[in-house]
Amino acid sequence: GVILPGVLLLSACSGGTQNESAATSADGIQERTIKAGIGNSESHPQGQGMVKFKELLEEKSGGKMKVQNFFDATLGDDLKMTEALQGGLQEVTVPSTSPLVGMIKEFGIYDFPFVFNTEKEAYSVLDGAVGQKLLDKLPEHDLVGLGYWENGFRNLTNSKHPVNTAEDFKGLKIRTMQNEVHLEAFSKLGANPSPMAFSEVFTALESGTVDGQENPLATIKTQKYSEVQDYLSLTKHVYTPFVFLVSKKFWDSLSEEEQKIMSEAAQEAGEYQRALNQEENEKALKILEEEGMKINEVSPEEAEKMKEVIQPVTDEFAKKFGSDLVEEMMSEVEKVRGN
Ligand code: TF8
Repeated sequence: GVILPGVLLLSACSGGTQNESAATSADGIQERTIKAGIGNSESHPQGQGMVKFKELLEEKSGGKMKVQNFFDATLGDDLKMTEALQGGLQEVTVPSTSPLVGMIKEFGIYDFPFVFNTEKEAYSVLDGAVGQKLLDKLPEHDLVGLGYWENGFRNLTNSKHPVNTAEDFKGLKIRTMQNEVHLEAFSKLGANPSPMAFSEVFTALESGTVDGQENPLATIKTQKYSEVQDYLSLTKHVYTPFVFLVSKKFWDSLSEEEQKIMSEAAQEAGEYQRALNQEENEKALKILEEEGMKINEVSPEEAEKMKEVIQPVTDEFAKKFGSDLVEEMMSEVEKVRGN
């Protein structure tokens, strides 16, 4: 499952002042309202994960810690919400790790294409030592990470033609996340990438500002991209994690007991969210086909060729993000593959 962060253990050492303990009730839980926002809709597995988090936290706190959920980027896109957490204006968000790379570069190792073949491989990295090392970088950015949820394997949609080979990317205008690895990888394939916040994607596809975009199937379905995209190519070119973030300002104001139940709720909701995500991705494929999308698989041989084209980009960024960290990630993947 999703691991508990080291920060939870450390927090036990920070003794509250007399005043703080006086304000805390006998069980160490106060009335609190947590504003939580995500980019996806409520019907997306991520949205359902947030609904589960709310239920669990309210239950564990005896109804004292309340969660107000905001969906569909109504509080802003991933980057904007993360900044709101840093400023103490919002308590929780669950962004893709990719838009955070400008802030915390090491998260970029997750953006290397074709690293993971299965969800299980991704979980072993995210829930293991590598994943924890990255979560440990968050507090110095005024954020606390309570584990990883799942956005998942990304697939390409576009309005021009099926993408079967590396050559098929040439000339396609593709919206990417605001992430330098994605930007350079798609450039290397000969596409014209344009980075854009998530909430602007549908309109950009509809107006033809871009020809295509890439996201996991559940998102392609809930965002109704089939209304403006004809082709879905199952490229599975990269796995994107979600990271469960809490404002450090808020976190530091919580009692030990409050931190504990919040961590537990994020972890349990994350396990639920990952399982649901895998189910929904499978269902989405059928629905997208029914909605008229022309769907093609990408052969392992062609995926390998795409990987080779992108390799120089990956090598360059590996040096920037830390070769040791990348090697640790790769050997963890090898370990799971060997089993
Ligand atoms: C993207 C991401 C988004 C998520 C979320 C909706 O394409 O995959 O789906 O980060 O904010 O921007």
